[in-house]
Amino acid sequence: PPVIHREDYRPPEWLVPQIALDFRLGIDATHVTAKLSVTRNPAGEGGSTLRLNGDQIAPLAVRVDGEAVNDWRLDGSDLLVALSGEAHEVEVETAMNPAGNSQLMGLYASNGMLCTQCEAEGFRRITFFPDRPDVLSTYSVRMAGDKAQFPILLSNGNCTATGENADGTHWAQWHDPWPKPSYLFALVAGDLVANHAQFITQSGRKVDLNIWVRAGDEQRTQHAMDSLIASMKWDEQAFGREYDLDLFNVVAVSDFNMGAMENKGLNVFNTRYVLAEPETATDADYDGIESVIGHEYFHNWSGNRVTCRDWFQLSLKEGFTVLRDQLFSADMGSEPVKRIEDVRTLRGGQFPEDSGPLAHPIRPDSYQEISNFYTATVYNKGAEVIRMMRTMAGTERFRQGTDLYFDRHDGEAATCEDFVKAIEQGTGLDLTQFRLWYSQAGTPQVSVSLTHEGDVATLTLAQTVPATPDQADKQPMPIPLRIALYDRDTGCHAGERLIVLDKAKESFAFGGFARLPVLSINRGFSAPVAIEFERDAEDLVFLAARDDDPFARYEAMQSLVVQHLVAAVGGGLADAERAAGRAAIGKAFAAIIADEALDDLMRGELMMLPTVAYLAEQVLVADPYAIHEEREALKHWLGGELASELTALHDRVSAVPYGRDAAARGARKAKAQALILIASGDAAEGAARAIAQYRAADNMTDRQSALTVLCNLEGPERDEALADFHQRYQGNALVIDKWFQLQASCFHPQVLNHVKALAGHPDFTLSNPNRVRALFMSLALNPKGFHDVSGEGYRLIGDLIRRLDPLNPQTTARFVPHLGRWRRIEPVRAAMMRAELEAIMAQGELSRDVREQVGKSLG
Ligand code: B3K
Ligand code: ZN
Repeated sequence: PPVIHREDYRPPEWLVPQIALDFRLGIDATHVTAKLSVTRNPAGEGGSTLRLNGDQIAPLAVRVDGEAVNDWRLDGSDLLVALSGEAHEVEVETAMNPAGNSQLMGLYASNGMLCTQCEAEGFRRITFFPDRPDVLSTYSVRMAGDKAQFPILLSNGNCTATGENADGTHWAQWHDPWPKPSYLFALVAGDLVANHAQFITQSGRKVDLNIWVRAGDEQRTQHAMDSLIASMKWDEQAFGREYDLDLFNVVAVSDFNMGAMENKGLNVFNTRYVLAEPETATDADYDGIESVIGHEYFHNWSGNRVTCRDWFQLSLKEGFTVLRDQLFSADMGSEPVKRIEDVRTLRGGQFPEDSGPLAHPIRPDSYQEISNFYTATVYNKGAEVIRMMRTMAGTERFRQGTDLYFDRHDGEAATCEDFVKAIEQGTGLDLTQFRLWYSQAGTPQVSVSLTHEGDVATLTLAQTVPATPDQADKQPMPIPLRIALYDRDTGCHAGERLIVLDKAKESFAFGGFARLPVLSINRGFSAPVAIEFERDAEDLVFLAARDDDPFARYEAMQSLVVQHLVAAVGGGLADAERAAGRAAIGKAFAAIIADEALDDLMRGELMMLPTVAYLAEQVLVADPYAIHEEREALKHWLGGELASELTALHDRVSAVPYGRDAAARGARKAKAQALILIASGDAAEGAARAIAQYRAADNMTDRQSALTVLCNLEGPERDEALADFHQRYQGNALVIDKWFQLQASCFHPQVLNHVKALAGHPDFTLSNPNRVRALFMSLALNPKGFHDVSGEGYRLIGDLIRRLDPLNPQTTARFVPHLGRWRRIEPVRAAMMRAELEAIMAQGELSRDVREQVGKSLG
């Protein structure tokens, strides 16, 4: 497959200022007429051929300026039309079968309704068009369809006219006044009901808000609506961004490749990020809805009003919008807890990507299939990179930078360079060297040493950016680090400072210390780097108990556990050392459980042990199974050692009644963590508490955390709870997803047999991405199941990839990186993982998506 290079960007030859689309809708046959007003682009090279992209569609008729023409031809799947003048009207008819569209790209059917997904290159599956983000058009859309089947007809912008025909069909005409690229086009037709509300913008514009769902689901949309209203208000206050249409529609669909899509004025959402009520949605589900609703809404400015010139600039809209949604969620809830969660996501998903065969800069240089680049690097590291600029500039100056960016590029298709330039000019920062964050892949490793002489403490920092595919040599990058130095005697520090390490190695001296201070570094996770600092457990216990930066406190706790587990797995611990390591961790845990100044939400965070994936990142070649076992052994020890503290905590928080307030949510989080450790220490006590919690639960958070624990255990309580859960929530797809997910992610000895059986369960289907992920992504993320020494876990994922690829390449390709990590896994397992990738490659017909990922993973 051809490789597309960022350097090869050329402006489009033809522009399309206007497009009129006419749809005759049908579930298995939809007919489309597209009328494009095209004009020659003065910035183009002057060719006379108009290239319109297509994908699995055929031109049924081609007309130029109203006349049927013959001088068109197909080049692969693109349509080439010869044009003589400077401006023409080009009309093309196409037809497609939405019900047969299992890729869920373009126009497809889901649950009896029709909907679209165009980003990145789905519009070309609907009609022929220059399907690239730097071609902006004003859209007029007319659609007609059976009124009983599709009572609701939606597209972008405003509805300008509707009418009925004698044959039982009806039609609607939509117009979007804002020019947009084709990837933001959307159409929805179906039997839907709306939760309706109104929002008045800061300048007084009345906006109608609708959240469209299947009848019966409308009671589950209030949290999404509240989140939408909060997002609209927040973007006015935090970024000065106001909504620009009189209507904002959100539609929930059950078959969707990702979370949601920011189509102008018509966001399409995976049901999982819309529907919630306490009985069926966990606190994490509620948070997910708030952040995705915010994210898609914020795209109206960072993405839609200012879009991307080409797909290499994806982080321009995605990194920035992730940062915006993170700041929004932090303002809505607990800022430190949100920061910890975001860092956990980054380390769990992006760090492994950055150290593996698929590593790429946040602004990639090349791709085969753009869908493969909607990655944790582009999104989450992209957000971190922009966050660093904000940290260096300060909130107010950063706002001047973003104001300048929006102002300067409104209505344009911009680049990452445009963004950096605007931030540079708006904030006054010199970002010359900082631009390396856009071009270099790999997680910088910062090694730290702290020495003391006289009354001066000297901090020496050295950075290396590891080699990544296609990038052998790296240059030092500016790394902003928030630090504090604690006086051992007073337990205080004299104020936090921001230092910027911009050389390979640099020392910083600090006076006024009679003894070696305790260093708190990368506070708030001010830079997305790995800190290498071998330190005494005593110092970590000190920071875990008292650091005034909540993230740093969490980090100290994590480091304490990481240092211990890495040493234990490496076989380097004598019995006495293991006992000492555990004792230090136990002491820190006890302090966290006892600390009355801590809120329970933060307590719950601090009690979470680092994931196996993150632990595996700490060593060059990992045995994930051994790490898992050692981690379980530590949990078993902690559960026994702190049994009375944990049961007291579990009792206390269990008495807090259900509520959506921070205190009650914190209680549920601490409850879940306490129960996990209690069950690790004493299976019988854990089972008794978990089944009692399960039976008494009046909300999904408690019910799910109880079931999570029961799933790991053998015994009648497990079977009882699983059967009850399935029966109780039959027909609620999102909750049945949880039922699959819990069983595939647990540490039960028979987990692989359970997964195999579940793949044959009548509720399982390959055609619904949520269900596929619930079963198989959970397995791929389960260290015990996936890395079972039999190789069965790898085989199950390999089989899935082979079977799902012909149906849905985009969802399939997401599974490949899990096998692709073989180089960082111990040799016996690595050979089996590699063999699985080779078996996939050997299958003749692979999608471009899977071929790219497997090819790169085999290297
Ligand atoms: N922009 C979409 C992602 C589209 C992914 C297409 N493969 C959702 C989002 O990031 O908001
Ligand atoms: Zn996005």
